[in-house]
Amino acid sequence: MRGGTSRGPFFDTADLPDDIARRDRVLLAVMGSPDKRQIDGLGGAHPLTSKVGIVRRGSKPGVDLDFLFAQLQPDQDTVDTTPNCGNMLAAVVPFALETGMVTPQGDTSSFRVLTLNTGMQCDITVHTPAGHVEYDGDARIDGVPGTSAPITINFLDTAGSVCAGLLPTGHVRDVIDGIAVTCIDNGMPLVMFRATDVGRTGYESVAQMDADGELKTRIERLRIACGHAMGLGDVTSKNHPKMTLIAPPRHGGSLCTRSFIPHVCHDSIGVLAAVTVGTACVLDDSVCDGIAVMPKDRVKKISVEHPTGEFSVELEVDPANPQNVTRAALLRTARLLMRGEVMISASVWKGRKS
Ligand code: NQM
Repeated sequence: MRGGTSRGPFFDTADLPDDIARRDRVLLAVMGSPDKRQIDGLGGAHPLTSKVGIVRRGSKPGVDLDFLFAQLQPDQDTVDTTPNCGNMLAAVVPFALETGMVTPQGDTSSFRVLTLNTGMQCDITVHTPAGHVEYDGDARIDGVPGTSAPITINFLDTAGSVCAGLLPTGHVRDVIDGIAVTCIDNGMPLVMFRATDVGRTGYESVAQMDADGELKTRIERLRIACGHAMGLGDVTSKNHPKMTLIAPPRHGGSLCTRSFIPHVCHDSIGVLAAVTVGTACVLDDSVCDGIAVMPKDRVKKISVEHPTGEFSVELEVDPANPQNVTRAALLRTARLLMRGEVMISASVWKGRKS
């Protein structure tokens, strides 16, 4: 499935080994990791195409579907199920409808999805005219060519997804390793800082960012220091926190971003990363102060500029406490790319539960 600006195979939980170590070996074999080109598997030689979705019927009252996201890397043998992925999340309901885990409700179908990675819940609505998932439509998201049917995601509770709370250091702004940062987690742990504070404009291309070894070394040092300050321990081999450079908007949006996820620059921005960036823009005295151009409305449409366009997030704030974001909604698209069996070496697993 393509989910938003990510891509990867989706599995019914029942089709994978129950034992986690064996499941992870299977997923590594499926994707062809570790290998920079993932030549012996389905991975697309980039973190955004080294993702796996695992779905089953909901196991808790009120929840329709359980989703476990797994982040693999092309050149590492890791299977990380700690963070969320709001892009792969967009493909969960289409996958569940395609495989008969849930049935269409009418012209549109809405289901409550629990992301097992962090316990986050959301309501996802997809178009299902004539009892089938509709993939064609006129919704456009930057980072994906063409248009598709819209998928709306309404997040119900995102604060402190991996960290202990929205502001895991206890402050909206810290100075860590000599740089002013906002460490924040409203769905994705992020360290945000001004691009000019690391001697860059924040408007560099993805290729320029990825080729900038000096910047990457500087950012990684900062990331490791921030990981400790955020209560995440030693994050050297973890995929979070992600590192977000910010700059004033250039195309009429709210602010401009470049995201390291965490070692390569994202072509656009992650879904929950965009929600988290938007949330930082709402907070007084975050590093976005004086940079972000913010709407005054209670329901704030925040346009996060990124290397291939922009990502709009709708945030609702508590009227009694405008620093408190109570709801986040956004638009994604997804598409079924193929269905079938993926072959792995029998020495890894023979494909049978018993
Ligand atoms: O932030 C990339 C992506 C993501 C994660 C990453 C994501 C999110 O664009 O919710 O979707 O940050 O590694 O798929």
